Amino acid sequence: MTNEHAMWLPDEVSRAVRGRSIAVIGDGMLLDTVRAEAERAGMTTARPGDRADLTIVPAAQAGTAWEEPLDLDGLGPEGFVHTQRDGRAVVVYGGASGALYGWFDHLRRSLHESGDGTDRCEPRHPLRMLDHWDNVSIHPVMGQVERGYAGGSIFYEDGRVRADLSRVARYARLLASVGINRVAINNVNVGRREALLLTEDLGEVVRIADLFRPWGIRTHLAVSFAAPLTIGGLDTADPLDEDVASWWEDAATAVYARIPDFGGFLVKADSEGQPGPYAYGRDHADGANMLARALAPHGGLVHWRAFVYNHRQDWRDRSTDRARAAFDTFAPLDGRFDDNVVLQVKFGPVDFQTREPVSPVIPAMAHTKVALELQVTQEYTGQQRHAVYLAPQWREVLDFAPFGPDAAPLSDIVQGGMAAVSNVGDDAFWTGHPLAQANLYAYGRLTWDPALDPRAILDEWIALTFGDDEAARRGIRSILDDSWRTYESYTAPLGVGFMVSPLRGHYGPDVDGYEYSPWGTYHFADRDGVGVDRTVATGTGYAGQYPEPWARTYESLETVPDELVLFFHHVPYGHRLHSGATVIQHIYDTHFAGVERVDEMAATWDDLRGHVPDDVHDRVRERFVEQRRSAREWRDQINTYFFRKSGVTDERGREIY
Ligand code: GCW
Repeated sequence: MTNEHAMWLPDEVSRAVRGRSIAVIGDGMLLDTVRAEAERAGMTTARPGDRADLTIVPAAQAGTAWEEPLDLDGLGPEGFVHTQRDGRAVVVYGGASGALYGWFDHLRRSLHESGDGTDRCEPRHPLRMLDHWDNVSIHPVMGQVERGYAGGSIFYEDGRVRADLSRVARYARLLASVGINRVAINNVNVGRREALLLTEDLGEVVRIADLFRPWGIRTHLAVSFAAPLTIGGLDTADPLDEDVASWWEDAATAVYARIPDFGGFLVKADSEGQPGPYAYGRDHADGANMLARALAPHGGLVHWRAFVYNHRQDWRDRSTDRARAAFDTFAPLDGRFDDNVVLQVKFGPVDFQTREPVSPVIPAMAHTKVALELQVTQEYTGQQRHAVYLAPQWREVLDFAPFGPDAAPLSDIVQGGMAAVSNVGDDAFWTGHPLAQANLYAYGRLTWDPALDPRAILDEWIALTFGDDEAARRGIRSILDDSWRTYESYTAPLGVGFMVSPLRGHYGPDVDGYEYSPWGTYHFADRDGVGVDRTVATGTGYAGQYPEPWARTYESLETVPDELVLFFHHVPYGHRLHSGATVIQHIYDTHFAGVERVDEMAATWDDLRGHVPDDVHDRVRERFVEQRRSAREWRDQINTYFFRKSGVTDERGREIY
């Protein structure tokens, strides 16, 4: 690989601290990382006794001689306080990882005048995870990285762990700089080859964990629930079988002997063909707890995914609703999971669609540690060929207040932190589309502080990545700020979802692609109307899985938000939205407007030539050629499909085929 892009940490970022002096107080691997960082940035080590421009000091030693002592009560191991003494910067850290996070925070602050206040910074959640869907051997359909849009894997190549993992070290640095502290290094769909990472190939996992450790990142493995059977030589994987339990205990003990800070297991069970406890008549609490007990003595976690549904449905059977499945499976199990189980729930009830309501599983699990799962990789949101900034979507999810506007938002309810699928591969720009780097950056920043404003995050990312060129900042902001809603406007309308091509890996339009498939049915369009009736009164009852006020809000056409109307209701084409438009006219209008907007975005990018590096400009321009083509394909297929179904012409007489 030549000319690997530096993402948001080009050497210029350290310009502001270059030549200044630093004193780092404390010992250990992470403090050594900070020292190496300072050296790399061109800082000098202050001589003992001299005042440094930046002092990084543990809470236990800070401030005894200061006139106004800091309030350091309860400062956690990852926290730090940013302050000044005599005009010089001081970072007081709780634990060693707090020193590292404080360092990167200092770099960010140095980019602009940071004032002289005192800021106490701590992550909202201790669990800030990134999941890789990377396969060790190349999967015949999915390739090296499942749903990967950035080339091969940075971990694996040719059926094995890469000999040269230097890129993983650079990745770890980037992740640490935004606060990620856990990475699962293989796909949740665990093939036979991948299952061996836990056993025969543990030595290779050790190599990877060694690279993450200096950056405060713990390594996790996705494991196969059937491993005792498929690679362990047992004749069952029954979670209540003693031999099975001890097989897992032995496996865990072996891992911790070599990776003492191993994070734990990530499990996709009884989902899309992955094995699970159902094969033995056991439930998901039985399965998760058995693994949890193997890990508990070592401080490990089980991330158990709630993505469980029937993917062998009969479209003729109107009573099955994929959206209901996770709640039906897991809500009755609330309270039965061990303390070191984290139930990992996708943000919506279906599957990372551009627009979905927030999953009702999350508020249903008051006695379970729930992690919110997001998808940084753009499977259903343009596959890193379309410029789509996802933080505004995540902002809405995190702000959703399941028990009503006066109660806690989702970000306060998820006790198990956040997890997301990475969008990184061995591509020169890491993420295929250079602007998709902003999604990875934003995800990390939101795991640390889920209250951040997407536009502020974007400004930060732009300044780090491209420097302080005001034209670049304005241009990129105008391209990305509303890009998620723009993408929504030219794809599946009004929350109905899917309409993607099953044959082209979920890329591009295929309105009926899933309509008669076993994976679920999503729009039910006929000559009279469109949408899925998920009401309690006449539909699948999904709306009733929400607490109030949402159950009644979604149940009624009077109150359901426009953007979700087709997710909850089947309505006539002439149904009038709160916006005043009919459903059919809304479909036409948004699809025409979406394409116009993409053309503007592309033109804005053209104008940024010279304001961003040429290789970045070329790559993004090339992606815009495809985005413009694809947006037109979406517009014309969706508009034509609904025109032919409904026979209703466009009020404005635009071209529909
Ligand atoms: O979004 C779907 C993807 C599958 C994926 C699955 C999951 C890893 O299409 O590729 O499998 O979700 O989240 O398990």
